[in-house]
Amino acid sequence: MAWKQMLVVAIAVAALCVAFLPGLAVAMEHVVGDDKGWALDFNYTAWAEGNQFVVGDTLVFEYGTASHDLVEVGGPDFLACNQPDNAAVWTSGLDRVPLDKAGPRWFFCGTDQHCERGMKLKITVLETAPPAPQPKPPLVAPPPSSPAGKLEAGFGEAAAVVTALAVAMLVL
Ligand SMILES: *[C@@H]1O[C@H](CO)[C@@H](O)[C@H](O)[C@H]1NC(C)=O
Ligand SMILES: [Cu+2]
Repeated sequence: MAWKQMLVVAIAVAALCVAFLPGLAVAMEHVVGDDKGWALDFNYTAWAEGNQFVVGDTLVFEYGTASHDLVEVGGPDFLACNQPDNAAVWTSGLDRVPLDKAGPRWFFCGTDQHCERGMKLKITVLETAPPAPQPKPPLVAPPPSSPAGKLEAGFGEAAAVVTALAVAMLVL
C-alpha cells in the first residue's frame, strides 16, 4: 500500500474516533468519601450509590495512618467484619486501588472496631459505562419527525468522517 493511502486510512480512523468520542468513557479516579476521605462517621454505602465504577477506574483512599488502614476481603468476611490472614492490606494513607475487573469489591478499615462502626465500602464495578441518560421526553406528544431527527444525528457523524476523508485527499 502506498504511503499516501496508508495516511488516508490513518486519518479516516482518527476521524472515526473523534466522531464517536462522546460515546467513549474516560477512566475516572474516585476519591473514596470525597473530602471526608477514608474515615469514621461517613456513610460509604450512600457514597457508593452516588458513584459509577467502571473497569479501568481507580479508587483512592486517603486517611491518617495512625488511625486507619485498608483491607480488601470477600463478601462473607465483609459482612462479618472479619480480616482473614490472606486479605490484601494497604497502609500508605494514600492507597490507589485499580479496578481491573468487573464485579463486586469489598473493603473495610481493619483498625479496632472501625468496620463494625461502618467504615466499610462495597462497590460494584461495571464492565463498561452505561449510556448517558437520555433527556426526558417532553410531556406533549413527540413530533412525528423524531426518527428523521435520529437519522440526521447519525448522518452528522458520517458527514464528519466523509469531510475529514475529503480534506485528507485534497491535502495529499
Ligand atoms: C447509609 O446510606 C444508605 C443508603 O442511602 C442507607 O440505606 C443507610 O441506612 C445509611 N446508613 C446509616 C448508618 O445511616
Ligand atoms: Cu479506621
